[in-house]
Parts: sequence; C-alpha cells; structure tokens
Amino acid sequence: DAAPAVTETAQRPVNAARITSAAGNTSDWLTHGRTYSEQRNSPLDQINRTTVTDLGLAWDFELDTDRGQEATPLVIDGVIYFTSAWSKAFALDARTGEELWRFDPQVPGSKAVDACCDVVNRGMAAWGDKVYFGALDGRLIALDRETGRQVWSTMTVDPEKRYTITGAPRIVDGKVIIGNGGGELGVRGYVTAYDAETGDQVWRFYTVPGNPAEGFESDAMEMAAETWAGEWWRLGGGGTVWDSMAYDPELDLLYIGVGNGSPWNHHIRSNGEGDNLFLSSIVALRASTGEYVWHFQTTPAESWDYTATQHMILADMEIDGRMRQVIMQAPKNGFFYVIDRTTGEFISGNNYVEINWASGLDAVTGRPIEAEIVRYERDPAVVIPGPLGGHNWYPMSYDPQTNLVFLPTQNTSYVYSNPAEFAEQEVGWNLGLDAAPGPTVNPQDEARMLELPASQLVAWDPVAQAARWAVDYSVFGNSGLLSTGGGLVFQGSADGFFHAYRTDNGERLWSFEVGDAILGGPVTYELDGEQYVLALAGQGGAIPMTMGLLSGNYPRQRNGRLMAFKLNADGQLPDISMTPLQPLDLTGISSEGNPDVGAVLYGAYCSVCHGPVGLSSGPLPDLRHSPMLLSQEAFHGIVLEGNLLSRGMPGFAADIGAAEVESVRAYLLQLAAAVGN
Ligand code: PQQ
Repeated sequence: DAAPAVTETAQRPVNAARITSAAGNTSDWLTHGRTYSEQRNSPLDQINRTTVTDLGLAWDFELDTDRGQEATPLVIDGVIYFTSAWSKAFALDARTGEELWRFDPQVPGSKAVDACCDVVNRGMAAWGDKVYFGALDGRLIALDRETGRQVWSTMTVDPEKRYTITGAPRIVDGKVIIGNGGGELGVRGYVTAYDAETGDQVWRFYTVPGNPAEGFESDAMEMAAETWAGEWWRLGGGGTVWDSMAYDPELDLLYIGVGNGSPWNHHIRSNGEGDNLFLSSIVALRASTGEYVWHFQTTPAESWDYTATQHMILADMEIDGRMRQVIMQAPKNGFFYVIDRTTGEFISGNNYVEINWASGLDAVTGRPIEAEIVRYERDPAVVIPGPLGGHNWYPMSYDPQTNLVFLPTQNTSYVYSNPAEFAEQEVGWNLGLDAAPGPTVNPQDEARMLELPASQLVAWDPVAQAARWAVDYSVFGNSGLLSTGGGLVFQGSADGFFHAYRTDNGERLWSFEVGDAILGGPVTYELDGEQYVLALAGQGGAIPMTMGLLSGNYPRQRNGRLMAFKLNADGQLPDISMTPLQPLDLTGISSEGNPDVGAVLYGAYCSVCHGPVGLSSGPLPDLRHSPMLLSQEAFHGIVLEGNLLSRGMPGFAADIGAAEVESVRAYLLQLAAAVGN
C-alpha cells in the first residue's frame, strides 16, 4: 500500500461566518466552548460505544511546569493553540503534537500571590490571523497565529490593584472580550472589549457600582447602586468575571457570569443591606456596545463566595409545550437554572447537590428561599455548599441527542463566622470572615457531608430538573466534560485517570491511566479521516491549593502535558515513579520561634496557597516534608528574601520580620515532627 498522502491544511482566517457555522465543522475546535453556545458537544462518532475500547494515546507533549493546567485547546486548520500555567502560549501540529512555536509573556513570579487559585490559564480565542489570551498580570496579548510573534499587548487592569486574569477571552465580530479575577483581594469587576486588530478599547462594562461621588459609568450602575449600602466601593465590591461567557449571534447578546462579593461577608461589605447587583448574576449585554440588557441574580446579597461565573450553555428546547431559547447554569450555590435567554425570565431551577442554605427557589422569580442560620450574623454556621461550590469552573457539556447536561458536581461545606472586627490586609485574602470560628450551631450538617461522595459526574435533565444518572468519585476536582455523537461523555478524574462513559446510562466503557489530574474540558476534532480527543493534564487550581491533601493524594507525573488519543494507537506515558514521602530527620534541629504565633501567621499569609496546616498537595510541595525546614538560612532565604520567586513563592520581607518567619518555621517543624505519629 502507498503511504498516505501528507495533507497540508491551509491557514484560513477566522471570521464571523466561520464561527457561526462551527457546529457543522468537525475538523476544528474554533472557540472555547466549540461554538458560541458553548455546548462542548461534537457530532463526531468514529470513537463510539463499540470502538472506544481501541482508543489509545497517539502522542503527548510535556510542559515545562507542574502548576495547574486548565486550558481548553483550540484546533484551527490542523494546528492546536493552547495556554499553560503562567500564561504561556503554544502551537502544536494537531496530527503529530510537534511544537510549531511557543510564547512566554514572562509573568513575574511575584504575581502568584495575587492569584487566589493557582497561576492557571483557561485558554485562547482566535480571530483573523491572530490568537489572543490574557496573562496573569492583567495583559491581553495578541499573537500572530503562524509565527507566535506578539502583534499587540495591552494592560487591561490597574497594575497597582490586585487583579489577575485566568479566563479565556471570547471573540465577537472583531472584538476581543476579557474579564479578570481578584474577588478575594478587593477589586471591582468588569469586562472590556478590545479591537482585535489594534488592541484599542471599544467598551467596558463594570459589574458593580463604584463611588457614587465620582459619577456612574452607566444607567445600569446607577440602578445597581440602589442595591448597595454603606461605603462598599472602599473594599472593591467584587463581581469579577473570571471565567464564563457565551454569545447568541441572532440576539447579539453576550452573556457574562459574575462572581462573588469582595469581601465575601455581606455584613461587612454592604452593612448587611441590599441585593448587591450584579454580584452572583448572569448579565446579558449588547455585544456591539457593552450596554446592559437584562440580568438574573442567582444569589441575592451574596455572602458565601457563591459566584455565578460557572459555565453557561445556550440551547433551544421544548418546555411545557413551548420551544424556549434558554441559557443554563449550575453556579456554586447548588441550584441548576434554566433561564429564558431573550429576556432573563426564570423558567425553572432545582438543587443539583445537597444544600442547606436555601430550602428552594420561588416558583415565579427564582429567588432563593433562605434558611435561617446561614447568614452567620451571631453564631458560626456550617453552610452547604462551601466556597468551592457545588460546581466550580470545570465546564459542563450539553448533549442534544439525549437532552442531558453533564455536570461535574462536588459536595462541599464550610464554617462561616462573623469576625469581631475587620481590618483590610494588603497581602492574603480579605474575606471578612473569622479565621478561627468557634463551635457551630449546626454540627450535624458537617457530619452529613462525610456520608456523601466527594464528587459526582451527574447527567442532568434540564426539562425535568432532575438527575438521570450519576457516577460517584472519592476525590474532588474532576475535569470538565466533552460529549460526542458517538454516545460518549469524556471526563478526567482527579486521581489520575481519563474515562469515557455512555451518555445514556453512565456506564464506564474505557479508562486510561494518566498519573495526573485533567482539569479543563477535553476537545475533539477529525483530520485525514481520524478522530482525535485532546486532554490537558496537570493538577492544580483552587481545590488542591486550598484543601491541601484533603482533596486526595495519589501518584503524579512530574509536569503537566497535553495528550492526543485516537483509535488503535498504543503510546505510553512515562512511568509514574513517586516514592512515598518519608518523615524528615529532625535530629538536632530546633527553632527559637513560637509555634503558636507561627500558626496564626501561617493562617494569614501561607495557607491561601499551601493549604490548611501545611497539607499542600497538587502543585505545591508538602511543607511538612520540605528539607528547607532543616536550615534556618534556607528557610529565611525563601520566605523573607524570595529565593523561589521564579516558582511563584514571593518573599515577605515587606510584611513580616525575621522573628515572625522563624515562628512560622517553628510551627512547620512542629507539624513535621507530628508526621507519622
Ligand atoms: N479559580 C479556580 C480554579 O482555577 O480552580 C477556582 C476558583 C477560581 C474559585 O473557586 C473562585 O472563587 C475564584 N474566584 C475568583 C475571583 O473571585 O476573582 C477568581 C478565580 C480565578 O481567577 O481563577 C477563582
């Protein structure tokens, strides 16, 4: 047989016609959610319920970092474009995985301290002959698709404030739209549209009002200000748009998912008064002008980090005998919403995980019916879900064949407590919570959580507002989803596997051991008659950072990697050779520091990234086993001087002194001594 001809794929510009017809184009994955409706469903069916047992690794591409990998790759004209942790951009040959170019925007390591949830990046957008992505430090960068050379770069945030960018930009008609993050660090949220050719600003929409004395930017801000009290602008307000957007080209509506309040505690943020628009809302904007059209607030008077930044899907479906144009979201608060996307009218909602903060939704307005103790006015309360949500940013998928939404859920709770007093901090988070809460009024709710599976893959019927099937997992932080015409739904599990399930009943048909967590949504495309599935692995993001080892411990690959799967391939990944951590030999090691003082400092400065009580996992080393503890000089060099700055560990010399650092060391030595006891 003759060798198959090498098929060159010509590079064609990405334009409106190409994106709006993307549903029928199976050789590309042109936008973040595959199409503007963000369904993450492909009609491809070569890999199906019968053939999936022959699915294997075609190639893999190792990255140069072990931080969290959250990007959804784009595939355009035979080339894969994606971003890694630290906002680095890559282009690979989609057939072979061969590197075509890479671009490193040189984000300063010190910026990691402003990233609430790891130095992640969720991907790119493409238009014309360029690709676009946000850098962690707030730049929006345009690269030439062919060469990877920078065409323009613009600073989208005030660099003096603690903004970050982790989300992927979206493209509408020659405008690049980008949000930002920082809701835990006192910023004011907004989205901005830039001209894709020049990088010039076209419009900006703020999500929460600023200081009324300085005038409102829009009528929408004037309306929103009516729902705030006190001097909220001093603390930022929050409302960051750090991940999800969707677009309806016929309605010319851009949907943005708006985040939590800054600080979280509504008593401190707004005197405990008002709904605080547009926090925790889906907001529809006229894409051409950035004007407000409608909003739907999922959590009025947000006080628990209940973002509505989660993935939004557009679909048309029959409900109560009527065809409805809907937008669907499962925000952190635990309710699945079906909303009319033309008007913002509430159609239906139901809780998709067990919750205790509300007993249900008002049947007409969709407003939650709150439970009594959850505002933690007097007593600390266990609230379900907690700040990580019933569902976080991990993308869902909608399968028109079965009319099911596949949803990665998790069972989380948290003890919220009003602090005796609140003082804004320049480093670390500003949540307005008491870090060491006393006994809660509802300890039985915490006990209930231990009976539930850590997380699930749920197949949700959006018409009936009910689960059709679910797969249980014992770990937190499983990946986003991809469903296909082959009747399969793909998901990576946080314990290091890539799985394929039947869409109709959840039966597991295929698994591949990766040895690392997949976080983002897998994608699929077809070239030269072969269907590929791409998955990006690399444990990180909020869950392992803030939960530490409580999120699950398992062997891991050294670095993140992009993997391509196709039928009849038999590639192998490197062996996962992780030797169990041994307790440190502490003979002759002592510290003059005060471990009790160290524990408080650790909680204020370190736990945000290193997890509770030194239990780091995922992207960061377990501090209880760190040999750096053995040398006072090495420890102070890192914690005070910033000797590991390039890896995202800043020096704290401007904030704390050597005696305090030594107390942190004393505390960690105490934890290290307790290992194995
Ligand atoms: N990021 C993750 C992640 O990447 O795993 C998880 C979260 C974020 C959250 O649970 C957040 O609440 C969150 N909040 C903000 C914010 O309020 O601005 C930003 C981000 C982010 O940019 O990653 C997250």
